[in-house]
Parts: sequence; structure tokens; C-alpha cells
Amino acid sequence: MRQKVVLITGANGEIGHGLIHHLANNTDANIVALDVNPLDKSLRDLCKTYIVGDILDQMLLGRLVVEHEISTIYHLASILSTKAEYNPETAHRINVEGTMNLLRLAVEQSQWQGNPVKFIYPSSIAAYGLPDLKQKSEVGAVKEWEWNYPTTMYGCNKLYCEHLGRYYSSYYRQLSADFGGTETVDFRALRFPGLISAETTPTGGTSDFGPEMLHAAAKGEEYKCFVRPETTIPFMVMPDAIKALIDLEKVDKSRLTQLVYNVTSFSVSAQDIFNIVLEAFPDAKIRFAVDDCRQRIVDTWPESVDDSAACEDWDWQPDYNCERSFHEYLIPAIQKRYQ
Ligand code: AKB
Repeated sequence: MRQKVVLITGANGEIGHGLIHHLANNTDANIVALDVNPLDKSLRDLCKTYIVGDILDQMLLGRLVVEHEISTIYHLASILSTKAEYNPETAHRINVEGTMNLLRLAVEQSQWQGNPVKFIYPSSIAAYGLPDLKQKSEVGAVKEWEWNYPTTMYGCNKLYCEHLGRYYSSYYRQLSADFGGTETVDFRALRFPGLISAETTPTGGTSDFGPEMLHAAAKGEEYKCFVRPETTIPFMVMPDAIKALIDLEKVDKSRLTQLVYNVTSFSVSAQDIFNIVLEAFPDAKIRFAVDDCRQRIVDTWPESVDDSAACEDWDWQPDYNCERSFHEYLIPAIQKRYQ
């Protein structure tokens, strides 16, 4: 008998770390972790198995379903917004073709099992694209269907993959004779703001100035913040991001009125983060040195997002506001980590 498992792609990343810890400590899920790099040693004992491999490797994915009955997929693997701009075509392959491979696997698994496989997909505020700073300051909290004009390859990939999720869950092979008669994937996506974790630092994102400022200050390292002080975007700490993924996975499908949900916690400027960091680490060596290219990207992202649909449909509420995020989670944990 094949065992029921939860598949996590991009398991070595920031969200992967938090999610694996959560699932291992709070559920009896058998975790199969997949990443292009060997899984961090600290995570290995928490997983049933870990596989080093590429989501573009069809043979590898084929072998996965031979060996496991996959009930839920957390598809976390992706190339983030800054990194993707250095090689947009490669990013497209990984972010889009990789996602399609997993969606296809999920549909096939759903049909074999006679039950929909849940596909939990972290999308991003990068799916939005505001035309200029005037609009950015005037539009307020954006709703899921507004300003869907991303300017980065990563943002385009995320938005398109949300649509692919809708296609694979409702219209896949819509001309086939048995269309509608078989189970399809149960796709659910979250649009995350910039994420900040006390345990890991991000690589290749453009919201990274927030976490990088904090971690550099705690390590006593110099840091050049690459956006202007007044630059504002929404953020969320990792425990809330994990909570959002878990809550969305758990909720009964009948309560969901859409496939893609904004979630947010607090909106702050780079200057706000600088002030909080300096108060906690008075010797921090941080200065602002704007990188015009990365600034242009952040300028297209909204100052805040409207997460009322998530609040109404599945009772979403972050546990951490700005005050609690920094003073009860980030600063104490980071101080301890780099002591
Ligand atoms: C990035 O900066 O690319 C990500 C994101 C906002 O999705 N952190």
C-alpha cells in the first residue's frame, strides 16, 4: 500500500522551513520534501523522505507518484522577483512550467484517488502592478482583481499560475468525453506580502530589504537599504504566513468564494523598519543607498492589500500586528539566534 503523503516543493526555502516544522510538530502528516538542493539537516528528521531534484524533471515527478499517494501539495518552489530578472526565461521555466508539471500531477492523482488533491499555492503582491507613485499612494488597499498588471517576470508568472490553477481545477481537458465526470485538483492560492522570518533570510526577493535590515543589524553587519526611506509595502511574519497556508488548506471548500486570496498583516515604510531596528540594535550600521532598478519594482507593489475576502470566507486573522511582530517574535528570536 502506498502511504498518503503531503508533498512540499521548494522545501529548503523560507516558507518550507516554517511549514515543515509546523506540520511535523502539529499534525501526523507524512512529509515528502522536494528541493533542488539537499534538504537542511535540521529538517531531515521531520520528513518521511526528502528528494533532491528539479520540478522540471518529469521522470522524477513520475516516480514520486509511483511511490506515494499525494493528498496535498504545497508548491513553494519558485525564483523570486529580483533573481528572476537576471534570467527571465529560466525563471519562467521554473515558475510556470514547474507549476504546470505539478498541477498536471495533481489532476492525475485526483483522478486515480477519486478525491481532489489539494494544491496550495503561495502567490504574491508581485502579481500587482501600479503605474506610478501617485496611484500607489491613492488607491488604498487593493482587492484581488484590481491592478493585475505585474511588471516583473516573477509577478507575471505568479498571476498566470493562479489562472493555470483555475484552468486545471475547472476546465482541464474540457473537450474530452468524460469532462466533468472525474475529480480535479482543489487549487487554493494566497497572495503573500513581503515575509519576514527570524529563522531564515530570503534570497532573491525585492521585499528583502525588510528582513535583511533586521538580520544585518543583529549580526553587527553593515547594510545598505536599496529602497528610499518612504517606500511602503505590506509585510507579514513567518508564523502568520504558515498559519494562512494551514488555515486555507483546512477550510471546507464550500466556504471558498474565490481561488485566490490576499492576506496581510501590517504595512510599514523602510524608514519605520529602520527606526524599529535601530531602537533594538542601537549600533546598527544601516544606510539608505537606493538601487533604482529594484526601487522601480517595489514602487509598483501596493502599499496595502484588502484581505476582507479571506477574513470572511475562512476567518483569516493574523496573530501578529506590527508591534507584536517585532517585539514579541522577530527581535527576541533574532537576538537569541545571533548571540
Ligand atoms: C519577492 O520580493 O520577490 C517576494 C515576494 C514579495 O513575493 N518576497
